Amino acid sequence: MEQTLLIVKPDGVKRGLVGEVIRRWEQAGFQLIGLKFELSTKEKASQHYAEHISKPFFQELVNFLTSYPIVLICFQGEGVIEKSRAIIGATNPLNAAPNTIRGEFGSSIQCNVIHGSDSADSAKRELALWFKADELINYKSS
Ligand code: IDP
Ligand code: MG
Repeated sequence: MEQTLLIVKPDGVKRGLVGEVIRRWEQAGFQLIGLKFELSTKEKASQHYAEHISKPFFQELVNFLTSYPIVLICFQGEGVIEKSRAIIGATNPLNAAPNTIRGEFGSSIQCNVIHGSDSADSAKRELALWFKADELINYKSS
């Protein structure tokens, strides 16, 4: 079954949007299989955003992600990776549709509330970075 990693970023936690994020995925019928609250190290944040290491915003992005606690979430379900990107919206909130998380709550291209894996390979890599195998719980949904 397909799995994805969501991160409620520092701005989302600061503004009390954790429940709103989880609600949307629950309502879309996805199964919650992993959840944790963490203050990330610079090293982990750098690994998470490794694909952006050469971008001019990289250091600022790592500083941002480690500036405040974050919530790491794994949801599972058919098509969850692509569907999550749709619920999240475009990277820049100015370009995100009004009914998406970023369209509704994002305040800048950096402070866009949430991260979602962009492919099956990214999801696998990111989930392995943030969750130990026994922190993702397999259970039959009712
Ligand atoms: P995504 O989160 O929609 O996948 P990416 O291009 O992978 O977008 O960028 C990762 C994160 O880096 C974004 O969510 C945003 O927080 C930050 N970011 C992207 N582009 C910029 C920029 O031009 N300036 C500052 N931060 C940026
Ligand atoms: Mg990305």
